Amino acid sequence: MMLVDFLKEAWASTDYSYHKIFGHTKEEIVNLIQKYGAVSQSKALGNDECKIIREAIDDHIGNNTHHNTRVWQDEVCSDSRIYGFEAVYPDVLKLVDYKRFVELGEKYLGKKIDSFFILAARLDYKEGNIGSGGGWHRDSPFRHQFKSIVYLNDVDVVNGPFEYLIGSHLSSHKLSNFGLSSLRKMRFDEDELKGFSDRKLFSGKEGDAILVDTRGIHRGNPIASGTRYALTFYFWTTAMPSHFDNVINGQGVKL
Ligand SMILES: O=C(O)CCC(=O)C(=O)O
Ligand SMILES: [Fe+2]
Repeated sequence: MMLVDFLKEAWASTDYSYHKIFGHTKEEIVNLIQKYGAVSQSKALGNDECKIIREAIDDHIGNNTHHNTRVWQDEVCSDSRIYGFEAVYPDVLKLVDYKRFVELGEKYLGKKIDSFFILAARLDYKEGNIGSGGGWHRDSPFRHQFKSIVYLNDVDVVNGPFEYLIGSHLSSHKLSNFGLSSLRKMRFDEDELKGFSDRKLFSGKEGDAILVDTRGIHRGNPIASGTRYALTFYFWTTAMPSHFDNVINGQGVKL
């Protein structure tokens, strides 16, 4: 009995430390998102597909031959983004199994997903960069928001990994840690989050995916060297917010 308990304990701690969901059923994955707010999945995409998509991103960001492509860049040109990548590079929809993400998202949210779009982004090290997403934040204070982020190259502590405050998507976490006055709070300083030990850096390999409720507090860690390529799937159960109108290529994909 002791041994069984010990093994169970060891498994539980691995599960918690790495949030690896390879081999889990969809129900288990959804349970893990519900519990932690963010989990990673090994090898959602193969290396060949990652390479093809990285090249397509470089092709659209790097040279100016695609005059019709809208590319957003931050002030220091560290973060280059193509919102609505599927409109400028439709093959991406054949290369990535987005239907699986939709299914998981619907199970997690308990609602039908109506549409999505893909953000393709390249983060390059530039002095003074603040990381993808512009620092710690919630995407929405109240509504659960499901996203999938797929790393297209190996990402570790130096090249801008996704970072999440585990459990912060839950109302109980919000109330007990930030109190009633912070229910609407969207942005957080580093100082406010210093005391939390449950900040999780999602290092990952090329092709790994992160499935996340971005109602929880998160950021892209500022990039210290190298480059990070990623696709982020934005899923909508209602109409896409109009503030994307100014940056998006196309109109997203209606399901
Ligand atoms: O790209 C990242 O690591 C996080 C960006 C972000 O804030 C988001 O996708 O909501
Ligand atoms: Fe965000």
